[in-house]
Amino acid sequence: MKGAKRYTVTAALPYANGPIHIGHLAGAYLPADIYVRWLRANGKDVIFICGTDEHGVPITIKAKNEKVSPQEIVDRYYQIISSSFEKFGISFDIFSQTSKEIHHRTAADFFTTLNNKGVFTETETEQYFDEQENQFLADRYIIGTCPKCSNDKAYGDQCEKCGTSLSPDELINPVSALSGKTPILKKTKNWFLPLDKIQTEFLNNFINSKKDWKTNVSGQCKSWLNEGLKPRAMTRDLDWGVKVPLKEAENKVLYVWFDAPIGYISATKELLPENWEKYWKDPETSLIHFIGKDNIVFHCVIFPAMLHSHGGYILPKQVPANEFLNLEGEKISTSRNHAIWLHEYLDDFPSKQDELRYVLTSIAPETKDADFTWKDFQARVNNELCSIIGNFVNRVLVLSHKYFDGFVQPCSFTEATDKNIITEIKKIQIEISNLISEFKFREAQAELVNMIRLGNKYITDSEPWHLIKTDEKRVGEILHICIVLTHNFAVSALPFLPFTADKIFDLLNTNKEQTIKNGTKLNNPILLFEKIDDEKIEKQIEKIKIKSNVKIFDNPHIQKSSIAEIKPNINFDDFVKTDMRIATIIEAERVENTEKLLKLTLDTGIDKRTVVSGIANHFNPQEIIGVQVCLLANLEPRKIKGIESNGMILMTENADGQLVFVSPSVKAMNGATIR
Ligand code: B3M
Ligand code: ZN
Repeated sequence: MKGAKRYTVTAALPYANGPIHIGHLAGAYLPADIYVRWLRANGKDVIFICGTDEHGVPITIKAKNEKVSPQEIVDRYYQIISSSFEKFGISFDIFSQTSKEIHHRTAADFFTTLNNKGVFTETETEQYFDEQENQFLADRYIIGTCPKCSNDKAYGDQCEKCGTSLSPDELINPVSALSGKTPILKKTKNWFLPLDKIQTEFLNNFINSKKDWKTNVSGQCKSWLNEGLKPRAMTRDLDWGVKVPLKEAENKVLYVWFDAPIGYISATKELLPENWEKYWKDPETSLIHFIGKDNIVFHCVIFPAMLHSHGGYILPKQVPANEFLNLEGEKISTSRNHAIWLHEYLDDFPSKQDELRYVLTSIAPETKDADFTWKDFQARVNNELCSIIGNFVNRVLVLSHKYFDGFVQPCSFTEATDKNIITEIKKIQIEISNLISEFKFREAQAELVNMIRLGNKYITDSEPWHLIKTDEKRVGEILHICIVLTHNFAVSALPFLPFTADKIFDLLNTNKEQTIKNGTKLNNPILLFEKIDDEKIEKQIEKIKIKSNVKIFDNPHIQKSSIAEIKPNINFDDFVKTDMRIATIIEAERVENTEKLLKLTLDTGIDKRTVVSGIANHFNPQEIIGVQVCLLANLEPRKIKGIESNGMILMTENADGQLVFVSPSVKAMNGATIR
């Protein structure tokens, strides 16, 4: 394999405000890991850099909601995220944090260099300011009425109800989410990166020269450039982040997308304090960023603009960004909890990391969005991993033990079929390498399975189970070839299925460097993969439905609601008068001319009844169909806006102050009483 002298490979720094789901893994971390493991296997000088992105407004909002410091939030998620990556074998050389001192220093120095070179333009703009809290408001901290859909709880950057992206000045009747007061507009100065200027002098040429970038990547870049870039503020009036290293900019921090990519550099410094520069400054180093498609502009346009303006740094050579992974036909959504979280997967499928790695690579969203479904997961594990790969390896070991007590027999490699299969194996290995070098991981992995198919055909054609009666020596040769194939498979599988490859090396009593030797004693066969039964899959599908049926809009009152005092005691007779039951929402629609009301039809197991509920601001009617709720069934009927409401649905709030249903933890029977 030729290629660069040295590689710096990065994977997007995940925000430290939530755990990691399969979409993240498939989008950036798994392809990056495959690529790096492959480079290492080829003896390349490579570093694999990642860490958590710990700045930005959503983290401060989460901290406020939970009444803890932002540092506490990011430290908590750093642990969860890094442990998930470790368990899935993502082999970073370092997984750092952008709240570390070394990063703050590196990012601030980077800013200073640009500032000293006169790169920034300093511009005054008017921003919303909360006089009571004495602070400027980030877009997320401003709430008002959406000009498009009249939702009165739209944020200054986006209306979550209709999905429109907004700027704060578009909101009608903006209020501060901190104090509830109307903010004033106040002048403030910020430091802008003049992307318009940098576009003409550098970015147009840079992007145009990238002929080998994936079309989804260069397409997006070109459409940004065609629209014409605008200057973008690299400083913000916030208090969580890297402080702007200027006297006149107290109370300002660097824009999170300015400091985050510098995080790759800081983490390299942390990893290699003496040697980091050659990974960032030597033109013989290839810099490669693995990211999801929502990060393309930052890695292909803004970060290169920063690096170029700074000078002395290499620029990204490749940015093999992936498209998105959907789940069961719908967008993965963390706020709706429509996701498979890595830590939850491992609870339900302990030690089945390679199964998920395999399936996610098989369906990798390399050129377009892809869909993960549990049925497909089951089919691929059962029909490919078990029936093809696991089965072949098992057969080879079982036969070797049965006929030769597990000892590898000599082989002369002179038979035409043997020569052929060895040639084919070599060809497939070269093909796998070529595909990986072009970032076509899903095709590369498919070749891996073809290698085993080759073995299956070879063993079926040569029928050692018949031959053993007449030609034991030849059977020894055939099995020798099969063991060589198994070993080669493990070597090629190492980047994709590291846990399985290691198991195979153990079984063969060898390692990735050693070739198969006569007389080696193979270990006793174990099953590499187990079939996954329908029941297990149905459970997962059910879990997704229960988790994600409910669309939750963020509650605008960012402060956590206080816990109410306990009411005066009642006696048991009072309690048994209430009739609470499980019911399922089967229809839901807005009540016309009202803002808050939804008319719901519930299946109570006994009847279908109408309940009017004041939750329209919090849920989307289509998205709550199928949700099981807790119903107070014997509440005196009431007419609300002319509709008779028969009962009341019990609701509560989660820690973020979002309204949520009180639902059974697993599916229950409609009509079941709650006691
Ligand atoms: N923190 C991840 C995201 O957009 C973002 C990546 C930063 S990479 C320098 O989900
Ligand atoms: Zn809207």
